Order: sequence, then C-alpha cells, then structure tokens
Amino acid sequence: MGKRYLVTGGAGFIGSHLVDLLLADPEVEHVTVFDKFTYAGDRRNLLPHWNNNYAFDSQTARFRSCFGDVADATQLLEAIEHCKPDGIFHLAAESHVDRSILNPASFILPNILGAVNLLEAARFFKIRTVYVSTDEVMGDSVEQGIFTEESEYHTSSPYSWSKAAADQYATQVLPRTYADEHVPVMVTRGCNHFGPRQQWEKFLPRVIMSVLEDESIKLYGNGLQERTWLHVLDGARALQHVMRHGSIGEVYLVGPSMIPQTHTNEWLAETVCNVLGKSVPIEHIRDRPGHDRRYAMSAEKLMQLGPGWKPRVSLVEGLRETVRWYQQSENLEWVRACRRRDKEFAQKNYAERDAVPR
Ligand code: TDX
Repeated sequence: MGKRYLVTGGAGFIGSHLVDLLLADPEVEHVTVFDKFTYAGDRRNLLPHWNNNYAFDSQTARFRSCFGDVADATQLLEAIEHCKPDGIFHLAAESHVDRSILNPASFILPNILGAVNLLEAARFFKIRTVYVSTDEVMGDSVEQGIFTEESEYHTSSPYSWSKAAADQYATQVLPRTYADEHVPVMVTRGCNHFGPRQQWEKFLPRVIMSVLEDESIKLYGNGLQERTWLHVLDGARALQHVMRHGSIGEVYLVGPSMIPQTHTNEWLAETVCNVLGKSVPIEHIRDRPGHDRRYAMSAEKLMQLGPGWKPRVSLVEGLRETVRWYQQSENLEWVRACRRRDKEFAQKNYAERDAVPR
C-alpha cells in the first residue's frame, strides 16, 4: 500500500504545488487537502486534480479534499480519521505580514490555535508531521549575520510572532514536555517563495501585475530590503525531502544555497521589468512598520540531509517562467478578479501610504 498524506492549507500557493508533487509520485496512494478556502486558498489552484481524480467522498480517488478550519479541532480530527495519513504537512496559516499589521488578532486562531491542534493530533496519533514555519520567526538578519537552525526568535510583526509561537511549540514544548513520547514532528523555516499561482498581495505578483497593467511599482521605504528567494517547486520538493529523510525534533532552513544569496526588492522590481522588456515608474512609499531589512540563510543542513536536496530552478529562469504564467490570459483574468475581490485590503494597505523620497 502506498503512502497517504494530509496537506493542511493544500489549496494555497505552496500547498497546492506540494499536492501536485505528491500526486505525481506513483508510490503515493492518496492525498487529502484540508483547507478553509479563504482568499488565500483557491480551489482553482487544484484545478487539474478536481478534473482528473476527484470523486466526492470516494474511497478510491487519489485526490480528496475537505473544507475545514485547523482552529476547529473536531473538524481536523474527522479529516485525520477519514484520511488515515502516514504523514501530515501543515501549511494552513495566515501568511501576509501587511494583513497581520492591520488586524493582528485575526492571526491568532489559524496560526497558533490551528498549529497547536495539529501538533497535538500528530502527538496523539503519532503521525509523522512537517510543520511549515518561516525564516521570519528569526527576524532581521542584519545583526545576526546569517540565519542558521540555531538562530534565536526575534519577531517583528504579528504574523511572525504568531508563527514563532507555534514554531516554539513544535521545537521546544513537544521535545521537552512530552520528551518520552518522541513526537514525530519536523519543522521547516522557508525563505521567500515565488512562482505561478502566488496570491496577488505578495511582493512579486504585485510587481508583475503592476508592470503588466502599466501601474507604478510600489516599494516600501527605500526598496533596499533584502530577501532570499526560492522557486515554489523547489520549496515543495524540500518539504517532501524533510518528510522522507528528516529527523524528528529537527529544524531545517529551506533556502536556495549554503552561502546566503539575497536580492534587494529594488533589484527584483528592475529584473521583472527587464524580463518583460518594459518599464513602469517605481514609487517609494511609506515603509512597512517594523520592516525586517534582511533575511539571509544557509540551507546547508537541508542540503546534507539524506541523499541531499538541491534547488533545480534558478532565480532568473524561475522569474521568466513565473512572468509567463501571469501573462497567460486566463491567469491574468483570474488575478484581476482576485484583486477586485480584495480591493478593500488594497485600499487600506496602500491608499494611505504617502510617497517618500528614496
Ligand atoms: O507592495 C509591496 N511592496 C514592497 O516593497 C509588498 C507587498 C512588499 N514589499 C516588500 C516587503 C518585503 O521586504 O517586499 C518584500 C517581500 O514582501 P512580502 O511578499 O510581503 O513578503 P515578506 O514580508 O518578505 O514575507 C514573506 O516571507 C516569509 C512571506 O510573505 C511570508 O509568508 C513568509 O513566511
């Protein structure tokens, strides 16, 4: 019998690419997506699977899906009992820093209670689980140099604080309070991911859409903040790799290289313009409060895990492919519709930010 997986947040950006990858593996018997299908988790991200594999409540379909909220322990337990997974990937979370700054409390239930419910289920049923955290829990790496798995928590937004609380539950509470239970949980802390189907509010989709729609690109502050970027297919492969080879209780940083590679937001904006062969004005607007200036990491531990993991998609090639995806008319229309739907957030987040000199 093949492996069975449950993917929380499987309709989201990284989650849906992970589902594609898992279903491409003939050794996998079935994959169940557990998702709240909010603005961040779109049924369309899973379109090929609905069309090819899905049968409601089927006992045979390789792809299954249920609506559920990780903050509701009963729904979660029902899904686990139904799926009987060998492994769980926990990706369900609110993940947008700007939304967390506008509404901090809305991050507590999904990101903290949801994660604790999930980690408690992993403990109770002894299911191997990859908890997907973020490099943001370690805050700004300007002073710390580069992030390693030993870097301390240092959070700068309600989002990163909520992720750090859950990360600490996985990395500190489970192995200490429940030491004799050897709870089979591994934690990944990813850098910024990019690729097709990313939710439009994140930086790269915003830049691409601005260029495509002849609007100005809006950079927070001086635009010299640095991030580490990884293509989403490589990020999904890293999660699969940790599920297969990771040691329980361990943390793995997920980034493109052992030696940190960072790029400024301004460089990315200019590169997207170059890829599209078109330029639009770059506007510097009031900075994000608490904006982390730099995330730089070494992925050495992940690269040395098991038979090794290496990214396959380079940043520039990945950007070209991503831009092509956004250019396709059906995708462009879809993203335009999402932007119209979420215009209240856009209005709140951008309209009141004055322009600032670079
Ligand atoms: O309009 C914008 N202008 C701008 O200058 C937006 C949306 C962002 N930015 C800047 C802020 C960051 O320096 O671009 C950079 C990237 O911004 P985001 O896409 O919001 O990502 P970031 O804040 O770096 O956090 C990301 O990385 C870790 C993800 O959103 C998190 O979900 C992940 O956990």
